[in-house]
Amino acid sequence: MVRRSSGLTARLGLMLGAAFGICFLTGVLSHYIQHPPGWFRWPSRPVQLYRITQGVHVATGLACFPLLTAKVWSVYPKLFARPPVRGVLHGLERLSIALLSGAALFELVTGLLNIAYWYGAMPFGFIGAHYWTAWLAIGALLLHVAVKLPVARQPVPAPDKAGRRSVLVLAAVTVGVITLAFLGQTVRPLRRVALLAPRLPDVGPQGLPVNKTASAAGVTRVDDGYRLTVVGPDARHALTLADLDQLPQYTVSLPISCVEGWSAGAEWTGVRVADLLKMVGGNGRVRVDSLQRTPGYGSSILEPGQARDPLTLLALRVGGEPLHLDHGYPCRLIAPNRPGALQTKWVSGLTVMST
Ligand SMILES: Nc1nc2c(c(=O)[nH]1)N[C@H]1C(S)=C(S)[C@@H](COP(=O)(O)O)O[C@H]1N2
Ligand SMILES: [Mo]
Repeated sequence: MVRRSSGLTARLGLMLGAAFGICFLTGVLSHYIQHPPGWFRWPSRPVQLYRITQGVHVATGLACFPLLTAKVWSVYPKLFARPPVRGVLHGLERLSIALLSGAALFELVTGLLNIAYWYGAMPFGFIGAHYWTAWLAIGALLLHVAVKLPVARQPVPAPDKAGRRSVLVLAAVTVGVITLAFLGQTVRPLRRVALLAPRLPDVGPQGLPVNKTASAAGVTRVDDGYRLTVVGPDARHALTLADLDQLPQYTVSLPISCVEGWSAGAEWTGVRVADLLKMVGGNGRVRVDSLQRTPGYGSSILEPGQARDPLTLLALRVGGEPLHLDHGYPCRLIAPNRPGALQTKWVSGLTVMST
């Protein structure tokens, strides 16, 4: 029989706190990269950094689920203790638990719905709700730790060691299984166990997953009338695909790292954004526009340094072939250390911004 004990609860609490803290920090980071406040700067190197921080965000978020379940189980009888509130401190503690578990569950469910593209199940904006609830949860967590500190300092009654171990092992195994099922969407040898992955790294045209298809973006046909407009303080150009092919071509190996946690590396070939910018002058941020007709990720902003990084390309090819329409034909942005959502497909223009 596994016994509940305050030692177990405390141990689970530490694991949960660590997973939750890392998930929170990597999540806020991801939010700032995609919605940068004025003071925020995100470098274009190390190349794989966002791939790692976002993978860690989704993995730690998933790990919170078995840990939270085990933690709630370990205190379960106390949740129904009478009287429900025994004083101010106890009231605060219960409030923090209610807020924290509610918010954590909300984050997990909305995160999973986002991974599954089930936006219909969320009658609110996913990004804002997921972001602000994270602050609510971290606030509740701090409140919880604060009211629990006096208790945590007291000597813990001798726990039932064997029982405690088996719950911890069960929680750890569950975390391991979930992590494997999650990693399978990025680490190819694990793809057979990728149960939590709606997109596999090698399923899709040209061996790459597709997040938004061309038809979902309202891009049905790209004809000979296509021009890439490049606009800066000194000049304005309208380039045909043949013009782009005439420019020096470079090949880089960079991943698409989606906020949903999957990532896939590929070899991209195309024109350096820096070379295009030299034709029009300016040194500010760069707006990348696309042919997309529907809302959501139709344009993105490159920081000055990222725009001029030699690895930042307007890719015309992937794996040596012209881009599939779903991967952004005739050309797409591919830049180092950048969230997938900002690797704009079907690019129609680059504009150097004045500020
Ligand atoms: N114009 C445009 N570009 C876009 C998107 C989009 O919706 N519209 N989706 C982005 C997202 S969220 C990701 S993860 C990557 C995926 O690229 P892929 O579909 O070629 O794998 O494209 C990005 N580029
Ligand atoms: Mo994405």
